[in-house]
Amino acid sequence: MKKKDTILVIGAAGQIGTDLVLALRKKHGTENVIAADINIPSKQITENGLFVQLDVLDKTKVENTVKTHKVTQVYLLAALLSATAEKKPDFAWKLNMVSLFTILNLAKNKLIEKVFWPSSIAVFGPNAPKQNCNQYAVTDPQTVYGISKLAGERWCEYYNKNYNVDVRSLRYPGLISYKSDPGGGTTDYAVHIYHEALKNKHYDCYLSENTALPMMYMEDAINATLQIMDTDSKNIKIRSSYNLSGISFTPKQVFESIKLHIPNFTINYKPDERQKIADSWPASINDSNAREDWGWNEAFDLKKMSSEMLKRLK
Ligand code: AKB
Repeated sequence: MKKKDTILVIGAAGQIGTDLVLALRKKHGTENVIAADINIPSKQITENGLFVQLDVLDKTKVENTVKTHKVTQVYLLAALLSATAEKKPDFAWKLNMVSLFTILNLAKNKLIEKVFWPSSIAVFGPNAPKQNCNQYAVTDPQTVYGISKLAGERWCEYYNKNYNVDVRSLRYPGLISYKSDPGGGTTDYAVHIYHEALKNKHYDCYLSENTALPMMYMEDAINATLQIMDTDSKNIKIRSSYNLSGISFTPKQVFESIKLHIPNFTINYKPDERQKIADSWPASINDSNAREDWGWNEAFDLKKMSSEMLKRLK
């Protein structure tokens, strides 16, 4: 019988980390999932299992944590997202790349068996198709974040091909969740809008009304992540990162879907510097490789997501 995995989630206090740790603990047992972050996560994470305070740039501490707890799988989620990375390009590059090398090298040296590392639709730039952007479309990212994700993808594939590292990755779209807030992304408006609709019945949106972007409800993103990590290695035919698609919508469309529940909800559009980033990304993604290779299928459309978000946040 295969021994139980011990899983380390780095970046457990972040938007994906919060949901992922809870889902992994449910699946693998609380005692087998260690949450790690430089920041202290919410109580739902710290009170229900082991938490290690960890700066992912401290290579020795990362290695010691892996060795001490005999970690077999690492989910590396620590990163600066698109909007913040534009403000701190040096640090974003350092954080996003050094952390990846640390984990890939631990896997190369057989200290870890499997790695999950998230990429993003931000690897695409203005020369990729706007609609239904395919897996192998031109990648000419215009942002620090996108450049770091594209470089990371190339390194993942390199470590797999040359050192047999079992690394798996998804190009996440904008993620929408109620358990924790997003931090520093261009797609964050799609979470804030629900909070503001309930609290103030008004939202000032920093993107223009017709800016369509690829998005996904967090439950779908977590299911995709667990699915790609569970599937047999032979099904993973792409070792850079898989396109992943859920929903595509504009600020106006999400506003209208909320208005069905909160009729007096109002919105203003005041595009800021994040508009330029959004304009450089595709509006929708073709993820047929993920569907064919390991059976991906989303469950949430915009209508279902809006009902769920408003119900949960209330
Ligand atoms: C961001 O907006 O930076 C992220 C992403 C699309 O990767 N949510």
